[in-house]
Amino acid sequence: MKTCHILGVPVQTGASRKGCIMGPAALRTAGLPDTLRQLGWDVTDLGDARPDQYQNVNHTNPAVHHLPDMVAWTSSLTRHALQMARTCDVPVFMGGDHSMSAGTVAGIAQHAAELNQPQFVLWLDAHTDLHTLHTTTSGNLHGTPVAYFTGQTGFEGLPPLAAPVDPHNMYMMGIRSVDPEEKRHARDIGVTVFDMRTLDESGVIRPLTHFLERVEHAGGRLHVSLDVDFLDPEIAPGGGTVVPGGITFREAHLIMEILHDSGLVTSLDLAELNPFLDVRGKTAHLLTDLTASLFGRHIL
Ligand code: HAR
Ligand code: MN
Ligand code: MN
Ligand code: MN
Repeated sequence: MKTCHILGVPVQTGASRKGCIMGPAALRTAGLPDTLRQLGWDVTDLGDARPDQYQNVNHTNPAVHHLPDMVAWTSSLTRHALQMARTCDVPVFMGGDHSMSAGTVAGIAQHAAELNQPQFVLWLDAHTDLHTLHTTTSGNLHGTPVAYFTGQTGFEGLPPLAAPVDPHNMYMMGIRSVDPEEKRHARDIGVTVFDMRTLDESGVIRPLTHFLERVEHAGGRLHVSLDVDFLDPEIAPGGGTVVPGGITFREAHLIMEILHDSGLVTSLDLAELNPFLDVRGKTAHLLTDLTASLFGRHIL
C-alpha cells in the first residue's frame, strides 16, 4: 500500500487577508485524510506544524511585512518536508497561505538531490509568485516563494537553500495576474508559463502532457503546488486573492486525473484556502475532491 503523510501548515501572515490559518482545519473537516484512505492509501495525519523560533529580521524594502514569520515557517517546513519525503511515498501539505511553499519545496527538493533525481514543480496558480523581497510592492510574502526556492538573490535573512529548483524544471499553469517585475523575472530565469490565454487556445491537455513527458524522460520527481485561485472564483470562492477567468471544474479534475495516470507526482501543496471567505465549505470540498482525483479516484 502506498503511504501518504499529511501535514497542516496554519500560516496566514504571507497574505493580506487573515483566515488561511483555518485552512488545515477546514480540509480535515471536509474529510481529506479519510477520502485518501478510502482510495486505498495508507494515510498518516501528522497534525499541524509550528514555526521555528522567531528571529529579529528587518528589510530595506519598507513594504515587506511579517518577514520573521516567513523565516520561522520556512526553516521549520524545510525540515518537515525533507523528513516526510524520506519516510512516505507522497507528502501532502495543507495550507496555509502560499508562503508555505518556500519551505515545503525547499525540503522536497533537498530530498530529490539526495536521490540524485531532478526536481520538477508544477505551479497551478493565477499568480506567478515570483517577487523577491526587493521587488514586491504589496509586501505580501505569499507572492515570493517561487523566486526563493529557485535560488534567486534578494532573500536576505531567509535560510540558505540546500538544493534550489532549476527554473527550467518549473512549469506554471493558470496564470492571469502578473506584476511587471514578475514578468521580467519569469523571462530572465526561464520559467515556462502557460497563461490563461495559452490554455484557452490549446486546452489544458497538450501543455500538461508535454510537461509530463519531460519529467518522465528526465527521471524526475514532481511536486504539485495548487493555489485556490488557480480555479475560477465561481467554483472556488474561498481565497483571499481570487481572479476571474480561472480554470473550470472539469479542467481542474482532468488535470488531476492526468497527473494521477502519469504516476509521476511525488508531493503536493494545497495553498491559499481561506475558510473565512468560503461559502458553506464549497472550496474546501472542491480541494478535497481534486486531491482525490490526483490520488486515483476514477469516475468509472
Ligand atoms: N503579485 C501580487 C503581490 O505580490 C499578488 C500575488 C499574491 N497572491 C497569491 N499568490 N495568492 O498566488 O501582491
Ligand atoms: Mn500562489
Ligand atoms: Mn495565487
Ligand atoms: Mn537548466
